Amino acid sequence: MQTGAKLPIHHSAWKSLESHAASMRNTHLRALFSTDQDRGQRLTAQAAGLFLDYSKNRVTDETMGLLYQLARESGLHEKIEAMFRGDKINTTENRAVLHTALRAPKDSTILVDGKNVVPEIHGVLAKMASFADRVRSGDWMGYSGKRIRNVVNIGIGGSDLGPVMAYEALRHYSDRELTFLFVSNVDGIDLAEATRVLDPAETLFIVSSKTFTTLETMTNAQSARDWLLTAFDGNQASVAKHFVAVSTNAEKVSSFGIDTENMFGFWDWVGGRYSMDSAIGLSTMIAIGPENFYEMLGGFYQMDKHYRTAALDQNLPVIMGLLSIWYTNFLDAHAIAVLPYENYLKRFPAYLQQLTMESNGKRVTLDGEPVSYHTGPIYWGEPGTNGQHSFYQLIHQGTRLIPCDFIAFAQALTPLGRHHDILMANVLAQSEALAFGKTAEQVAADGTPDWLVPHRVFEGNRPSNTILAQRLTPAILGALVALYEHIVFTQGAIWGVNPFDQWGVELGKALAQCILPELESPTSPRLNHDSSTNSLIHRYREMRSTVK
Ligand code: G6Q
Repeated sequence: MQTGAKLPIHHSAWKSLESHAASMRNTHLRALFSTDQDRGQRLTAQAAGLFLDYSKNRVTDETMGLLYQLARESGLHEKIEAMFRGDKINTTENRAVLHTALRAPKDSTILVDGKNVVPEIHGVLAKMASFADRVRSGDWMGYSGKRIRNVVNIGIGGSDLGPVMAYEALRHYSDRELTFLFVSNVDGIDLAEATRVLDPAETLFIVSSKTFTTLETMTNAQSARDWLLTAFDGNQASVAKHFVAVSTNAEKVSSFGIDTENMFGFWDWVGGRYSMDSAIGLSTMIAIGPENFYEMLGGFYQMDKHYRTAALDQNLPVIMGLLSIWYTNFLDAHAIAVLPYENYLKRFPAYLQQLTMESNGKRVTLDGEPVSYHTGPIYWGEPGTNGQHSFYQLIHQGTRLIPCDFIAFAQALTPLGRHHDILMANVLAQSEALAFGKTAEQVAADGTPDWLVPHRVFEGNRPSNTILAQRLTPAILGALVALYEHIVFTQGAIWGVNPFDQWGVELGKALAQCILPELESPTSPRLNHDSSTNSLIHRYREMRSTVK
């Protein structure tokens, strides 16, 4: 489908940003702060309980003005409206993109093909809540009448990363009588280690798969089923008590042996990596309870409303999305580090890797034209302070520009002595050190010998955002996830790409299907790959059968 949309490089703001960038390259944050005394108070914005300080970015009012102009020229507002309205903006799959409907209030109306989808969404939420309550109260029992103590989510990609991240993030609110495990990798170790000490009679598997055909998930689900059946002497009736499904594919769910009464549905307009607040979040709801889950949806909704209505210069996802465009397209940055100073968010960077890179790792526009500018940067990170003792060296003194997002909370969920102040001192120190560095004069004034001075100089001028919230609640997690979902949308809208498909994962999957029988063939197979792949296949077949 041709949209005829202009490439961003043809917008006048893009051209202005290019010439503006030439002067900004040599402008240091030290100068920006010394000539603009209240910058630290002014370049801030807040929404849905999140406070954003973006003053330590290499921007002036002129930069921000040009970025907002770029957003306007790219039709960002109209594109946001089209998404919220349910237009089929995922053109390569001819689908609406309506993860925002998942958290819309009960009385909203959102039409897909003329049908209001909100009542159905709330119907599924109610069904999830009643099931979660039954598991949490012990009313839902295993086949032998034992109470469920362990919940294992089997899924991969969007059907795993959201649930595991949310469980870890909200562990403070979770029922500690229940153990939650997440199995995703087709490497048998993942399932074997997860089930090692579990009692099958007390274990519930949630098979989470939109399509219910994903090789990894179905292989793990079959093996989990075998594990269960071994414990129940092959009694097939046990499956219905120990397996439930989250899927859009009732037929496949039923042929697996799961009662479709115990299937929690969602819709093709929810992309996998945008699905943690759909039924894919069933494990989250069992862990934290329906009330907390609804609170999380409320946080998502607050951020949605903000994104849809706030002015560009007050709009958190717009500001952060545009800043990432500024660094990616005008200051040659290739990566963005996300650094939560909150251990419960330890899986948040991994979650964001998929959300951001599967969405905007694209090389053609919606019209299929190759882009002549960079798109999705590499997102990665680790919780502070661990990252400080690992890769921060490269951010401080390496040759690459790596903008950072620091995420911190004013209150610890489990206060312990001085820990939280120490943690906070570190996050504030890192953004200060990155921005302002330490000059050769300052290093020499410390008495450092001349030969060592260059090694101890911090150039500074490393940009960062700081996101601060009161404490990590379900609502704040919702707002945080929605913030990044909409940052991704903002980027995609400017670059003119489709953030909602993922054709790039197909080729490898198809080749694996071709290679598998070649590995399993009892006789030496005729191979038609390149010489490297052919010889690796032969070598694997040999090594596999050689006992050393
Ligand atoms: C996410 C992708 C992908 C998907 C997995 C699992 O946006 O579509 O990561 O979530 O491939 O797919 P199923 O849920 O269909 O098993």
